This record gives sequence, structure tokens and C-alpha cells, in this order.
Amino acid sequence: MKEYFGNVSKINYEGPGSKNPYSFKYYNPDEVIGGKTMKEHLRFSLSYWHTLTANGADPFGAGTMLRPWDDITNEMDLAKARMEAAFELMDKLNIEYFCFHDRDIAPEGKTLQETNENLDEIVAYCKELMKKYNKKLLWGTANCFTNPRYVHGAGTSCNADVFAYAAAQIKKALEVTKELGGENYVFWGGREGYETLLNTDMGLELDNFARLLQMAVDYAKEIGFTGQFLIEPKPKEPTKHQYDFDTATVLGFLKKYNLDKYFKVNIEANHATLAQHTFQHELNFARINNFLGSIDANQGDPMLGWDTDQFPTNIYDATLAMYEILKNGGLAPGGVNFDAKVRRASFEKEDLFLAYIAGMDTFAKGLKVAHKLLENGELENFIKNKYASFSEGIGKEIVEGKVGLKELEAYALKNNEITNKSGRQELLEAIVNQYIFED
Ligand code: XUL
Ligand code: CO
Repeated sequence: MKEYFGNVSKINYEGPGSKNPYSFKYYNPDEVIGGKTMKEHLRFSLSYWHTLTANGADPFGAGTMLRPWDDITNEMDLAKARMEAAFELMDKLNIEYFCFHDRDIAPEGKTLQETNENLDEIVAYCKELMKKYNKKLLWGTANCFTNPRYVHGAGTSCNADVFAYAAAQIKKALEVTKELGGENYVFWGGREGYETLLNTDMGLELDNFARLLQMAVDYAKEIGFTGQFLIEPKPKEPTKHQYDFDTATVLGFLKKYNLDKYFKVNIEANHATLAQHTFQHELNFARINNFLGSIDANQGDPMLGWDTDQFPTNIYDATLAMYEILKNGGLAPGGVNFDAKVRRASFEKEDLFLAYIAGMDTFAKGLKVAHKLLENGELENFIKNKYASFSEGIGKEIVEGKVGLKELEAYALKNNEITNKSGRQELLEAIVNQYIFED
């Protein structure tokens, strides 16, 4: 098989002292942290769309990426070359998992039938390469947003023919995900949302979206797909009002339609910040609701209001994300998928390696710091003490449901001296810094 990245060899762990850009400084796959290897904790995944398919085009200019498959004109040959390159990348970067949309890996044909045949051919090749390289599919999904037929959405389209087409596409994507042993299946809303209520029946659109999800759940059962279903919240882009705004909105929606037992969330860092939440907020909210499934690791730019999908290099955010993930008992069967793309000006093929190394090292370091923070328990103990009033006396009675407004009034009338304690935010932030710098 052709080598696509011949100038880069396998990336090894060399430790924080190394100056070799093509080495891991923190990601040491077999290093054990709290009883599990780093590899088991992190379950890193390559995103096919950003890594193999995207060409760096933006609204102001054409693609800039220089890729070893640029001279291939036949679409199926191109799809196969990209698949081979994907496995070479995963192999050299020591990434165990990958994720894809149906349309990332195989071209659309003239008919749905032809499109499905293209997909089958590439999936068969993918299966072969997965075996050869010992790689696994974290999740599959259907791209129901790029093709112009999805102009009004897919499951929330006003056109029943489009709804049917999306259903057919999801059916096939589920079959393919099962065929490749996918451990999860993702629904990102795509164009499920609206621009103006002047032309939108929001009630029908939401009911229909729930119908589509129920159909997917039923079909998965029928074919014996046992992977975890995930919904990926995002508040805006492409539509102004995305229905899956954030984790809380998704949970409320699923509960209304009795679908919550079938789904968890795939939380993306840049989507969290677009919803004016920190990544940690979204992870924490999902965790306390037993709803955290997987993450799309990336970062946005605080100066920009859109989804820049940058590789995550912010150690503070990665540490707090890993803190939540460790408190969640890990992510499996989910993982850490780098839904991230190299900048348009990082167009050389080596940049792909450098970007993944940066992201993987950031999360590896974040894992180490978060583990120490939890082991020493400083933050945990602080929070425990902060809420200590609910472990005894009147607080305990409130928690145990033993008192109502009358009893609490009687208590408050007698309790004229209320004292509060400091929240100590600055101290706690300094403690986090100390762990990051010391580790
Ligand atoms: C879009 C996005 C998607 C999903 C998969 O912002 O994050 O790539 O992760 O459809
Ligand atoms: Co994503």
C-alpha cells in the first residue's frame, strides 16, 4: 500500500523535556493513571471530515490544503486513497478510533441506490483496513445537511419527501456503523432548526424530529445494533435557532418524548462556548444527569462568534474537562474525538501530525492534572464543606423532605443571625494553577 506521509514516522512518547516536534511530551499510551492506562482513559479518535475530506475553503477563498491525494480525479479512487491515508495517520499517531459521516468516506451517486453502493464498496475496504491496523469505529453518523435537498432541514423539513430521504440515509448509516462495529451513533442537528417563525411550524418540526429519533431507536433494535445513541448539542450555525441548543435543552426535549433512556450527549467544547457555557458546565450538567456519553474535543476563539473547530491546546479547559470525565467514571463507550481542523494557513500535510500531537498532549496533561486534583481532593473537600449545612440539622431535614414552608418559617423566625462563608474563588483558581504548573 502506498505511503502518504513518508516524511513522518511513528510518533513516540519522549516526555516533557523533548524538543522533537514529532513526539508526544505527555501522551504516554501505556502509562497507568489511577488504575487505567492513558489510552483507556482517553480513547482518542480522529475525525474523518476535518482530517481527510476538508480542503481549507472558507467563505472568502478556495481550499489551501496540500494533500498527497490531490492529483486523483476518479471519486472512488480518491475515497480509497483517503481511507488508506486515514489508517496511516491513525497508525503513526497511535490513535485507536475514528469517526465519520456517511458522505465523508464515499461520494454520492446519481441515485440513492448508487450512493449506497459506493458506500458499501468503501465500507468493505474500511473493514479490511480496520482489521489490518487494529483500529475501531467510535461513532458513525449521517450527513443530512450538506446536500441542497436539506435546505429546510432533514427530520424537521417541511417536505415529507425530504424526511423520508433522511430516514433512508440514517437507516443505511446505522447498518454501516453496525457492520464496522461502531460503539456509538451520533445525531448532530445539522439544519434541524429555523431562521424565522414567520414560515415555521415549530411544534410539528419538533414532533417530527422525535419521530425520526424513535424510528432510529426501533431500527437499531431490529438489526441488533447495540451501540450508544448520542445527540450532539449546538446552539447556532447553520440555523439561527438550532433545536438541540445545549445539553439542558436536549434533555428536556428527550424527556418530553420519552426518548431519554435511549440517548446520551456528545458534548463539543466549541458548541458549549457558542451557547455561552463553559465546556465544563456542559460536561457537569450531563454528568449529574447520567447523560454524558462522549466528547468532541476542540476549542473556539473567544473573539469569534462561530464554530472555529480549533485543535484544543488550552490546558486549563482540558484539565477541567478531564476532571468531569474522571468524575463520570470515564467516557466509554464514548471517547475523545478531535472534531478539529488545522487552520487554513496550516496547509502542509505535516501540520496534521503537529495538530493531533498538540491536542493529544493537551488532553493527556489535563488527565494527569485532573487525576491529581481529584486524588488530593482539595476542590472536592471545599465543595463538601461549602454545602455542609445540608448534612445536619435543618438542612438534612430539607434534603430528606421532612419539612415544608410552615416548619421552615418557624425555624427562620427563631434564627435571626445568619452567617455566610466566603466562596474563595480566587484561592481555588490558584490551586488549579498550582497543580497545572507543578505536575
Ligand atoms: C458540526 C459538528 C459535526 C458533528 C458531527 O458543528 O460538530 O461535525 O460533530 O456531525
Ligand atoms: Co462535533
